[in-house]
Amino acid sequence: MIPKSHPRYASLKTRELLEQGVRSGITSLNGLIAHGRGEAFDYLLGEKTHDFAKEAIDAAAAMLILAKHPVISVNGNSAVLVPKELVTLSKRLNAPLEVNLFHTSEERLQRIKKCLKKHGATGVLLPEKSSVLPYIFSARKYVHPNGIFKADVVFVPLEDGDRAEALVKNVITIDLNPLSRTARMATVTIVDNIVRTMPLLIQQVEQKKKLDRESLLRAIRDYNNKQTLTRSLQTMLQDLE
Ligand code: PTJ
Repeated sequence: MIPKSHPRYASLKTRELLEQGVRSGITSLNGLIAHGRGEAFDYLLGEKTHDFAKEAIDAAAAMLILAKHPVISVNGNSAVLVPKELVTLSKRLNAPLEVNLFHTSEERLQRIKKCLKKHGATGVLLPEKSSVLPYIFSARKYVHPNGIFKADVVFVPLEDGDRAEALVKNVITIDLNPLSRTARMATVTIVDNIVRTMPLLIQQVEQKKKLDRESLLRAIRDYNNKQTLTRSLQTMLQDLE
């Protein structure tokens, strides 16, 4: 039991979730390594959501609202860290949740589907061997024909790069590492911790739904992902000078 007064309470609770995720067969062991890398970058960010991330969240919300067929991709880390928020976002956007794994197994696909359903998801898509994305060599090439395959905007938090590069679609990601291939290849990169981003993204989707199409298009046009990545790196380095 971690006392709430512990200075690293939030961080330790997040670790605990991932540990439980591995124990319950949802998160892969590699997910722990991925999380450790994320933690290091979060430390450099002072574990807070900066303006560059808030601006990326704005652009992401506008893009998701304007999308004709947005899809939310779920992996073993996001499923344990923010299951409730993923389901809420999916409902607010009327966007399907699709489980798509790098270290895939039928058992883990089913466990993640069950976890999302427990948190209120009505339908959860799984990959099908009949729908294959070109230029991807990992198991993530298999997708659902009514999900990622036909999506115009794909939300892929905590990715591992191959798909962000190969998807000929608008890709929105959350990645604490601004140097990762995913971060550099995505259309919108939210450099922040997924546990802080998701509630803000849901809030922005709610607020921006009230805006007209032109204002949403402007929010996307005014956004510059390269600048976001540069600003995030500058923020990480400035305290080191
Ligand atoms: O469940 P699977 O099989 O699909 O595997 C999922 C992981 C995440 C293990 C897989 O996609 C992977 O190996 O990813 P990478 O290449 O380690 O990249 C994950 C990225 O997410 C890294 O750049 C981390 O910095 C970042 N990251 C980790 N935890 C968080 C994060 N970004 C935001 N919030 C986090 N909590």
